[in-house]
Amino acid sequence: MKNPRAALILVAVAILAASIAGAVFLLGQPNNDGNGGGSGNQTLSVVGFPVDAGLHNGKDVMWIRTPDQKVSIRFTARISGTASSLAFYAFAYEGQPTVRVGIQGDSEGLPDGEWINDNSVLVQLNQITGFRAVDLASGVQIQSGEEYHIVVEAAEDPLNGSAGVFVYYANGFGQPFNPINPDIIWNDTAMSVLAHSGQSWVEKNKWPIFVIKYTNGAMEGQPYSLAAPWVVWGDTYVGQTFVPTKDYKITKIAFDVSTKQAAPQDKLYYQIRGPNNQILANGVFAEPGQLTAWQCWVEVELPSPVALKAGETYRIVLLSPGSSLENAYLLYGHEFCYNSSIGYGGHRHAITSSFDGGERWADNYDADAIFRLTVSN
Ligand SMILES: [Ca+2]
Repeated sequence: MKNPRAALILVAVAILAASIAGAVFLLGQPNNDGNGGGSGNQTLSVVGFPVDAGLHNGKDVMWIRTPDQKVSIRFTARISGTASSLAFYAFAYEGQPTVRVGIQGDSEGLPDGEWINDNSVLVQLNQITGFRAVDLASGVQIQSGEEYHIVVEAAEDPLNGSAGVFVYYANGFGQPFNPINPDIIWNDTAMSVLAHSGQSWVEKNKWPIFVIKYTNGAMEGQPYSLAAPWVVWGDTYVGQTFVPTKDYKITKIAFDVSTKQAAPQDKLYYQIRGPNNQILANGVFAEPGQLTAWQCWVEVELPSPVALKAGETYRIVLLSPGSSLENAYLLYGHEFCYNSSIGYGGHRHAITSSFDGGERWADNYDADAIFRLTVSN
């Protein structure tokens, strides 16, 4: 399926130096099943895809410049099976270095140094940046709930150039599919990146970019590539389609937004649309002078809570009918470059756009808007 791409602008987003703790967005951190943290009559929790990647534009590079440097992608397997291939996001900065990549077991948080079942393979990197998918030399038995490491290390001495492994800028970036509750972020407390300096492993507190593929076709991992903006103007409305896993009431909505350049002519508005495309709530999301070309979170409180039902399809969208394409608003999302069904919310949740003022909607399953909802039971 080819998604409408007219509204998508792929731009290199400027790097913001500001460091923002992801946890600051979690008002009443949901527990694993998304019921919220409290036990009172009304429990507030946050659902959505509240990554702040867009606000940092967030990638970082782990370098392998000398034969003794290594990188580890640590994760907790959620699937039991035989891993047969993997994908990692790597490139050559200089030359055409050859690295060894494969899966190792865990020893108190560190790679145990053993390629399970001699699975590792050699990969020559080049200056094309992107996912490198490789078949493992042998199948690796993976047990759900156990921690594993994808290790990348130099495979030659001297190294013919320098290699980089892309990772996210901080913890919590992107969000793999959460099979326990697709509405909320995946709580893999072990997920991280480690770098070996030549002397010892150091945990970097950054989230990895990777995919593991099993012999039965199942996959898991973080398949995101980059944050990208969608334009909002005229009859082009953009937002997120989602199917709640349980009944709840929305009290606040938030998106990561900016302006394209100069102040738009019109305000930015929101709508919440129901299963029959009926408008359940609407209002002003931001004033024209409120936003700049720098991304930021905007959050608005709804005049009254909007009740949603589990299993029904809803859309929360932004619009600005009186604004032009030249001075449009931008809404940010994350795109997948490998497998959209193992990213945030699977295909229950997707970015959505309309090009006719909300009459018809196209759900783009290869991306999710960066958004969060504060909900109560
Ligand atoms: Ca999704």
